[in-house]
Amino acid sequence: MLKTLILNGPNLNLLGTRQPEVYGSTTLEMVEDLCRTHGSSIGFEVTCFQSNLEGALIDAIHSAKGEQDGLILNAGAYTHTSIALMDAIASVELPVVEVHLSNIHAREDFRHVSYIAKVAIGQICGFGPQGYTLALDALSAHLKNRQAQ
Ligand code: DHK
Repeated sequence: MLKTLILNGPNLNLLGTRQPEVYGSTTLEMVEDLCRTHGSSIGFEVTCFQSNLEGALIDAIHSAKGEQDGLILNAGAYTHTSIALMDAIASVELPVVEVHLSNIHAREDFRHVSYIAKVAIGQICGFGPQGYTLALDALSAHLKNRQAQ
């Protein structure tokens, strides 16, 4: 069974009540349950972690090296600011799929920049919670393609 860590960054613990017109009414717990269920249906053991702290997210990425086959990351606002998170991803050499609930490219200019995109295998945004299941499918396809080579 493949293993993946689903990482959520700052303010995503408030999903369900935070700006529902932007982020929807699904809670983080529901998103994580969806990921576990969909993950197991396509052969993934899914672990979930959320933190509001940049350092805790970096530590989680470091710990994933040798333990996980890939990562799914919604870094929240750190997406647009954190060279440290970008460097952490580059350091562990694991495939990372970047996810956002909202379409960051249709929002304020400062959300159009993603440091994560520079080191991710791809970005999925604008599909709400379904973005996480799409990310699992994308990671699965990426890992299978890599195995076949
Ligand atoms: C979540 C956040 O917290 C924002 O800071 C990002 C992202 C967008 C999302 O859509 O999931 O800009």
